[in-house]
Amino acid sequence: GTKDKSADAQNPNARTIEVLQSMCDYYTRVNDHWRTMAYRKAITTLRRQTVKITTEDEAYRLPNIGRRLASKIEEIACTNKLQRLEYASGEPLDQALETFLKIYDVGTGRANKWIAQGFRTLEDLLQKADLTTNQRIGIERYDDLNTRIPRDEITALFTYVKREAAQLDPNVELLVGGSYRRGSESSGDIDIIVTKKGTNSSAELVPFLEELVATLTNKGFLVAVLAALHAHRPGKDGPGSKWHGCCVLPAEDHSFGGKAAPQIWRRIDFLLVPESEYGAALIYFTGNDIFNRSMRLLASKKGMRLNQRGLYKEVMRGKNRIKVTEGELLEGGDEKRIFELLGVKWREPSERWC
Ligand code: DCP
Ligand code: MG
Ligand code: MN
Repeated sequence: GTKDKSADAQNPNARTIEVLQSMCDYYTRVNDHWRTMAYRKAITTLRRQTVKITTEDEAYRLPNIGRRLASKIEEIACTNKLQRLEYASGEPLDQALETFLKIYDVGTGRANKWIAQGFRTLEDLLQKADLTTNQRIGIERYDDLNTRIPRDEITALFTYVKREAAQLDPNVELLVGGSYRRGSESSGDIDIIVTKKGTNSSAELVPFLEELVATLTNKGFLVAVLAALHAHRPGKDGPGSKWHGCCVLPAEDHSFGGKAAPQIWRRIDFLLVPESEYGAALIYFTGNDIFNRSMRLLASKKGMRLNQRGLYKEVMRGKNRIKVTEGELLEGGDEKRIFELLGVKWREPSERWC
């Protein structure tokens, strides 16, 4: 009621509560009793907190807050808004749009076209739509790919990959980046960064990754390709330095707490990084994306430029933004050194949430 609302203003979670309340109001309007109740309970819990809740895990530890709501609370705390709300607030939320947007690699453009063509369900799409291979995988494995991966399972999957990799080349080093490196208890996918001492270009790692992918596919560990490893294009990032797909821990593997692993398809990314760019790549692929944005912004404020390959002295531009000097590489290989050059205190991966 009104009394609660005036008290909310002093609450450290005021903005989060406000956004969650709008979602709750929306679900009330569309008679979604189950979600209305879930939101109400979460709001009640947040009102009782005396400190700001900023991460999914903090939120999840509180009473009456599930994983999905916890992740929304983190999103609001990080960005001050909830993307969901942007299309939930106008006309009634289109259930089909919501469903389609959760298909791997499907954006609003694609989803709206399907809706205009009269498709409403995943069944409609499978039977009537003209689908790309990836879209078909995204639909056939819809539930799998929308399920978060528990930390323990990532550890088991990574152990499997590392064992195979070491047999192919003992000098290659692998590390799990992304939300796993930030310490998250669950992740949307597995981001594996691949590097090797003495390398200056990701092209030098392509033959290794080709072999690794072939081996893991033969063993039944890799089950689908979403973005293949293309021939390296000199001077270009992008295709050539990454492989995206799906994996599953073979049923006979018992590294998963001694039990047979759950046979859920998981999203896995391999990223090839030469030693000379390892530090910048670690920062980029550890994230989160909002932390990365703030680091890039900071670099540009200090007359520098940060990307996934290095920290550069900003290019000087004259009239019509024509380059006067090329950006000079300041540091690429050393993560800590990049923080130093930017003049920011070192932050452990677990502290890089916003
Ligand atoms: N990244 C970024 N900007 C993007 C996409 C990614 O800066 N638009 C960086 C930061 C991410 C990292 O790449 O942390 C890995 O991308 P993921 O999409 O795998 O994101 P996370 O691993 O952080 O989260 P999730 O648990 O959903 O995989
Ligand atoms: Mg990830
Ligand atoms: Mn990823």
